[in-house]
Parts: sequence; C-alpha cells; structure tokens
Amino acid sequence: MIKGFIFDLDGVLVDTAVFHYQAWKKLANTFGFEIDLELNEQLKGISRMASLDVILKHGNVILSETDKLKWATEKNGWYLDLVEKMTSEDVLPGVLKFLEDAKAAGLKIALGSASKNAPIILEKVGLVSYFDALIDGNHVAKSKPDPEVFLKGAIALGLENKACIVFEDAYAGIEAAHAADMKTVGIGQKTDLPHADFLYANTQQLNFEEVMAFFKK
Ligand code: B16
Ligand code: MG
Repeated sequence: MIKGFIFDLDGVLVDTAVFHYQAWKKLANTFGFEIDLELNEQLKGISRMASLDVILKHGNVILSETDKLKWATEKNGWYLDLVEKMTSEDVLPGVLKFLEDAKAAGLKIALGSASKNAPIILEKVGLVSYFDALIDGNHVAKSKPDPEVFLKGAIALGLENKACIVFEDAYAGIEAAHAADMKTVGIGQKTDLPHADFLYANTQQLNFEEVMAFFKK
C-alpha cells in the first residue's frame, strides 16, 4: 500500500535546471569553452562536484582539488543570484494541486534532492509547509544513482521503502529509487527515462487519482 511520496526538486517541483545551465555555461566560458543542452542533460540529478568533473572533462581542463572547490563555490554564487529572483510563480504547473491532493488523502511527503540549495529554493517558492521531511544534498554522502537520499527519505517519513513512490526527472534518479525498492513516476520523455514505472511528459499532467490507481494494481 502506498503511504508516501518522495519528490525530487529540480525538474519535478521547480525548473532550476535552466539556472544551473546558465551558471555552468558561465564557468565553461571563463575557461574558454562551451557546453550545450545535451551535456546539461547528463548533469541532472548528480551532485555539484560530480557536475563540475563532467564539465571540466568536456573542456579538457585539469584542476587541483582546491581549485575545483573554489570554482564550484563561484558557480554556486552565480546560481544563487538567479535563485534569489524565484517566487511562487516558479513552482511547475500542476504541482500545487498534486501536493494538496496527496496531503488531503493523508499521504506523507518528503523531498529527496541532490541539491544543497534545496531549503532556500523551497523557501523562495513557498513549498516548505507541504513537506513532512526534507532530505537534500546536505544530508547524503553518495549522490544518485545511489539510493541513499531516498532510503533516508523513507526513514524520515517512518515508512517502509515499498510504501513510497518517487517522482523524478533524471535517469540517475529513477535508478536510485529502484535501488531503494521504490516505484517511480518519471517526468519527461520515454527516450530519457525508459525505466520509469509510470511516465508523465510534464508536471501539468500529474493526476493524484491516476497515480494511486496505477500503483494499487
Ligand atoms: P546544488 P535535484 C540536482 O537537483 C540537480 O538536478 C543537479 O543538476 C545539481 O547538480 C544538483 O541538484 C546539486 O545542486 O549545486 O544546488 O547542490 O534534481 O536532485 O533536485
Ligand atoms: Mg531532478
């Protein structure tokens, strides 16, 4: 029986991927190379330092660990300048109604995000009160596809793993949820998320009754 939902943040509740992209692009340009949207797709759901490694490899740039930390911090500053302007208008379409329906039905709700900036983003867009537990990049040692973030989410909700459904837009996120023995609702295209148990092309299509009926089977 389904008793809880665990939501990824970026790409599911809000679209901060576009801000990450702008900030990483600025970093790449500083080092004299470009990144494109295809590369950006690989960064979804993975940690800040893992993202930096992917980008530096793409530009054939080698940095010391100290310099990597310095540039990751710089990028985060550029990213936070963009996050600063977020408001409740930035919650993706369909999300509020879905959270309200889930709450009204008595489901427990957790966040399971790789982002260390998750608390400030939820605060900015006014979503904090919907959550019974927040597990983000500050609470985990291993990033998705490791299941740690979702396992901690289920523990924080006091639920068995199997009683939780994960909502994810990243390939690595769906893998992480399955490794935690949780079913998944993917947000995106079949080509990007072929392993999602149930798929919506976008958040506007989220339908509480439909999701519950599907996983009751
Ligand atoms: P930060 P999610 C992830 O958020 C993003 O998808 C990923 O692109 C980013 O690198 C990661 O958060 C870390 O973000 O730099 O804010 O700690 O999709 O897991 O909610
Ligand atoms: Mg995501």
